Amino acid sequence: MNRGELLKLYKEMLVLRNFDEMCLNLKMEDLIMDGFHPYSGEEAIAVGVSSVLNKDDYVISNHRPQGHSIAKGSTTRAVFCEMLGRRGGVSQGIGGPMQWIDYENNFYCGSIVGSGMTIAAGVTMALKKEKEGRICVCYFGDGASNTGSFHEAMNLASIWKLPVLYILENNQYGEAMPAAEFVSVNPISKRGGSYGIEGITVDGNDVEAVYETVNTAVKKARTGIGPYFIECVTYRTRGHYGGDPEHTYRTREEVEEWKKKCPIKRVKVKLEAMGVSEMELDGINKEVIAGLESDKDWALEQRFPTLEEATDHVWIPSE
Ligand SMILES: Cc1ncc(C[n+]2csc(CCOP(=O)(O)OP(=O)(O)O)c2C)c(N)n1
Ligand SMILES: [Mg+2]
Repeated sequence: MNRGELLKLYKEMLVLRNFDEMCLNLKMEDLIMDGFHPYSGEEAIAVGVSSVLNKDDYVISNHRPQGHSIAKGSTTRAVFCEMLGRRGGVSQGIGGPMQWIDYENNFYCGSIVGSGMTIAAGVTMALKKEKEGRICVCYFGDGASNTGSFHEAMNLASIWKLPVLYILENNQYGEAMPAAEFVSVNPISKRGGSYGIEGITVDGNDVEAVYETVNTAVKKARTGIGPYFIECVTYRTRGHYGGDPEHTYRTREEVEEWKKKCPIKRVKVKLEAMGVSEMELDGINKEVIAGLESDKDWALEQRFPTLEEATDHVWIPSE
């Protein structure tokens, strides 16, 4: 990638990292009232994947959706509001931190682990009939790769040649359990072969590698060659949820080792080698933080939905 392209991805990853850190603080202040799952450390995946997608492509995400949603085009203002349960949120504050829909950006997420994979199969059945070359990305975790819907969806995607990219974020843990103890194969992408799907494992902390791999797969998927199963190897450098004690299942040393492989630092080093000054890079970070602070302050001023509005989108059959 050239300097301009890399700078763009660098800035996008900084938005996700700073957004996440601010949300973690909001969670600790009890201003986020449902579970918040940090995305820190995994930014190269959402940014690398989304840089290949079009606005009208679909994304189905999980309980760790903020990075996926912002990278797909959701505004940080609207995602802050949703996190805080305020009007002005992507789902008007009635979705909360793990389950929202951003219609404008064809983005959906939900907290039931594994549920997105069969939904993505359904979405891509429709996209295939439409014949316009649109595709769907479905993000899920190493833990979700053990659910029944993973196997069901992979089989359906394969027999119907669906234009779907299953993106596994292997962040080494399902809650407090190491993936090495609960997944039968390594790399997990091997599972694709059982369903006749090409499985690829890529360094998920290398934004350029993610971009290259996904770009090739997306081009093929748009022409009806697919589906794909791409495993991105990464690590969540924060706890499973905001407030997770962490020390009960992993050591500080392990976290520090992975922090050395930080996807943002990696790009920073590369940009410096290309001649971008430390001052310019710090300036980008400051600009990102200032923008996010202002969005956060705006979100905190928005009102909560009323009790009546909370059921606006609940379908209740009449007698
Ligand atoms: C069906 C279901 N079972 C259990 C849970 C509780 N739960 C929330 S996140 C999670 C771990 C998921 O691990 P993984 O798929 O690896 O994603 P990660 O959290 O690591 O991103 C579990 C078990 C849930 N939300 N849904
Ligand atoms: Mg995991």
